[in-house]
Amino acid sequence: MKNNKVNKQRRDFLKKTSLGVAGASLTGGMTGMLTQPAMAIEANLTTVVTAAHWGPIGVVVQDGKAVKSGPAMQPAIVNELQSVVPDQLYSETRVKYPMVRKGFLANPGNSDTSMRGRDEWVRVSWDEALDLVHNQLQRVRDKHGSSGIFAGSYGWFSCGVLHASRTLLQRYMNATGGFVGHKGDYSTGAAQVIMPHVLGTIEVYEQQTSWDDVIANSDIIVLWAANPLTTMRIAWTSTDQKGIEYFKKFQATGKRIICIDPQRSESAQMLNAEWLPINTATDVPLMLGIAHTLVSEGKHDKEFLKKYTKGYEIFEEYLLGKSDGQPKTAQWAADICGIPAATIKQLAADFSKNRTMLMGGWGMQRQRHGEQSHWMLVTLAAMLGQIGLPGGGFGLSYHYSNGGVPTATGGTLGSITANPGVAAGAKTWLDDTSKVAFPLARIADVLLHPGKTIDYNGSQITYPDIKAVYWAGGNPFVHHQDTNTLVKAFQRPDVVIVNEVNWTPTARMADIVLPATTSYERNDLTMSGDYSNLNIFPMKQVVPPQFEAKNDYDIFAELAKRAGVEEQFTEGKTEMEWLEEFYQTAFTTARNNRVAMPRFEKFWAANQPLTFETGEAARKWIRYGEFREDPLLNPLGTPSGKIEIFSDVIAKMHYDDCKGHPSWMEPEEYAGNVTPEYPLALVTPHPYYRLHSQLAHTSLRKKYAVQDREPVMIHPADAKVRGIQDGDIVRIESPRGQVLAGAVVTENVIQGTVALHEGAWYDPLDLGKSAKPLCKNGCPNVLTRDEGTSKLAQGNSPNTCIVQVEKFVGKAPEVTVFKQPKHAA
Ligand SMILES: Nc1nc2c(c(=O)[nH]1)N[C@H]1C(S)=C(S)[C@@H](COP(=O)(O)OP(=O)(O)OC[C@H]3O[C@@H](n4cnc5c(=O)[nH]c(N)nc54)[C@H](O)[C@@H]3O)O[C@H]1N2
Ligand SMILES: Nc1nc2c(c(=O)[nH]1)N[C@H]1C(S)=C(S)[C@@H](COP(=O)(O)OP(=O)(O)OC[C@H]3O[C@@H](n4cnc5c(=O)[nH]c(N)nc54)[C@H](O)[C@@H]3O)O[C@H]1N2
Ligand SMILES: [Mo]
Repeated sequence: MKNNKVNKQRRDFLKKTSLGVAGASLTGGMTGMLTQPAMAIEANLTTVVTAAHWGPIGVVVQDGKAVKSGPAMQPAIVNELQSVVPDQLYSETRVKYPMVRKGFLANPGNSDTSMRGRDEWVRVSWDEALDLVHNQLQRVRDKHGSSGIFAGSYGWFSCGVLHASRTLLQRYMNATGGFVGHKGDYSTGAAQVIMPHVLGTIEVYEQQTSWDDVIANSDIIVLWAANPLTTMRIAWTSTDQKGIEYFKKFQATGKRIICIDPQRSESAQMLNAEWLPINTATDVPLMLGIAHTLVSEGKHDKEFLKKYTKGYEIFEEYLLGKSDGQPKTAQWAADICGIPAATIKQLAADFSKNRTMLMGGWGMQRQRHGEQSHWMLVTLAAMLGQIGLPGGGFGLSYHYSNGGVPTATGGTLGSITANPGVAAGAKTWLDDTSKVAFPLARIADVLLHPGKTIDYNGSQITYPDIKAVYWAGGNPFVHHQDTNTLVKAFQRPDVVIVNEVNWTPTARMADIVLPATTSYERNDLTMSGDYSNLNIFPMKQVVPPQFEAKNDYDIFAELAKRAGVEEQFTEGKTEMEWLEEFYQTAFTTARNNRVAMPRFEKFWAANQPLTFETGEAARKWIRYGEFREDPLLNPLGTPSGKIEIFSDVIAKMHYDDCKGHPSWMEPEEYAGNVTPEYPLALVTPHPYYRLHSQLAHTSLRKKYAVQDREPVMIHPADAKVRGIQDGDIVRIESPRGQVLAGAVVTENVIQGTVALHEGAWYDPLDLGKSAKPLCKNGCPNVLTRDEGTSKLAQGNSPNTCIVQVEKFVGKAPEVTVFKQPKHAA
């Protein structure tokens, strides 16, 4: 990482704009951090404070144009994601006008859907486009009811409590009669279903033992499939980077940081961690190997297991091989996971002797049998007996949205809801919406097989028959696994509508594309740190909407008007009236907490973040501390009130792919199961310079692209036998598809596995002409498997995948996905 250079650039930037300066303190028990009020440096220059998932941003506006952007608060480490606001606003890839696919316009709702993604585009007026959308949705609703419309619209859109595109879409859908939604997400599909059985709560999106406590008491922290210095460059709300700051503080104590990962991640590098390269999808064997060592050396905490857990004895039979004939020894584990037996034994000794915090990330549950990774991690932590003690146990969210940063005392903003006010006694959205929902990652299967029934978490779900798909704020043609199957699935509905800022691969697959504003073209508010709620950031409009883009709010308000439900949708409020109301919610909760906040007008005029203070109790908070203190008075929400190492509930489901206790089930594709045709495993980590597919079209691309392709990390030994050199264009193929990528030959990835980041835009060369169209850019999901994690969670499993890599010879086709599609400009 070129930190020095970037630091200097940032200092220069700060000098020029006066942003990022720690500022004055406000009254009333909180500190107003950062920026000085908007100041005109020259007459025609202003600095506007706004925010994105990637933090508070100051944007310099000159003569009505955004010219520069940077941090509006001193970040713990440089966050380049904040520097590309002008790129985003004025990008070559923006959707400029309402657009309709040519074949669709000629025959709305009855077109040749195999032309999606390769037809020409026709520009239409806003009125024409909105009438078309309205008529199509009305047609589907009349004929098929709400179960014919999928508006789950999964995705990370932009932050902000008002302009939340998916919520707005669903608000409109609810006001007009409901829609098919989904269960779960791509982030923690497996974990959020298994954890409630084990711990009585979803765990993954919850506050962690306070970082102050970890720094004071943990001897070792383990980044187990976690890359926090990358994944905390963003947050679901917005990031203040406090989590990263704490990781840096922990590093400064000189205590041990261990990183268990197939790649030497950015975090491993920047925190100078001990890296233990592991084969992808083999963490359960490693954990079992450590657990077996603990038992054979009498180091497991029998007291803890007895008092706080249920079913350990049954699990131990499995661990020792009494129930299946295979003792899960360190050597057994080593042969599978690639970490030497001696190291595994040493880990058992070190973890049990020292106060250890196992920080589990989520990449290891985004794979077949992904439920087992976190279940086994909790089981291992239980055997170590440190759960609920200062600095010990496990945490499943230290890498996400500043988990562990103590919760501030202040106010929480209100936000727009998907449930508009409905007259009493009227048929409400709940009547329809909640009835039909499917596990999200099954979307392609749902579109392809209406009426099919699948198992899910002890119940059965029958797929609806989807005729219309509406997406606002997500990118399924990048985020969903096995793109080639998804292409076919998306040919099933009559109509696909997408609100988008950019000509993303998903917009290109639609029939109707409505141009949406970026968050920099509207006013909004957000908080920072999903658990800490440390700041309120103003998100001020930087420039007017570009081209003919409209806010999603206004798009849905206009559609609601056509459906006769405008009043329900808007409640008669303007943008600023909504924002004042949402701010007032925070104002009131803050007052109840005895914290004074400035009035809305004053806050808005100040053009700077509002920072709350954090109390002593929050700094000392220990997850499961109360449970440990008194498990009878503070039981968990599981059937037994204890940590369920054996779950009767799950056992009684009789699933072959998720048993009553954590266990190792070989995935269909992983390093231990490669074939001569596909001899390498693939892992798809989240990218440092993007949020998924967001910002892929900005100048940040220059920092990582290799010959204008997505970089793929390959070990020197794997490269050598294939005659691949650093910087070569390579072709990667899996049983499902093929992509081009640019080789980065490096020892930072374990031999036998290649790493290709998720979020690369899908750019097919010969869509509709080939069974396996070549993605010119390197979207990993062209290669990955579209199969549920198990019958329990039906989560997504992209990190279960084998591939072959070869040097690409000949003239590589140009990447075109970042340009306007045919006739769209
Ligand atoms: N192989 C593999 N695949 C994965 C993963 C993996 O680890 N490996 N991870 C998965 C995970 S965890 C996730 S969360 C998903 C992420 O998948 P997504 O959340 O779908 O990815 P994003 O790129 O954030 O897509 C957001 C889209 O919203 C658009 N947008 C932004 N603001 C607005 C707005 O105001 N209005 C509208 N209408 N649109 C807006 C952006 O232009 C962008 O196209 O990917 C999943 N896919
Ligand atoms: N900069 C940036 N930050 C992000 C995102 C982004 O796209 N960009 N996405 C956000 C979202 S929506 C989410 S859900 C989170 C994702 O957070 P995570 O799911 O934790 O992120 P990943 O990168 O998938 O995985 C973390 C690490 O686990 C490793 N890993 C993958 N598979 C395995 C395995 O089988 N075993 C082991 N031991 N390690 C494995 C990966 O190489 C990576 O270094 O991040 C969030 N933060
Ligand atoms: Mo995610």
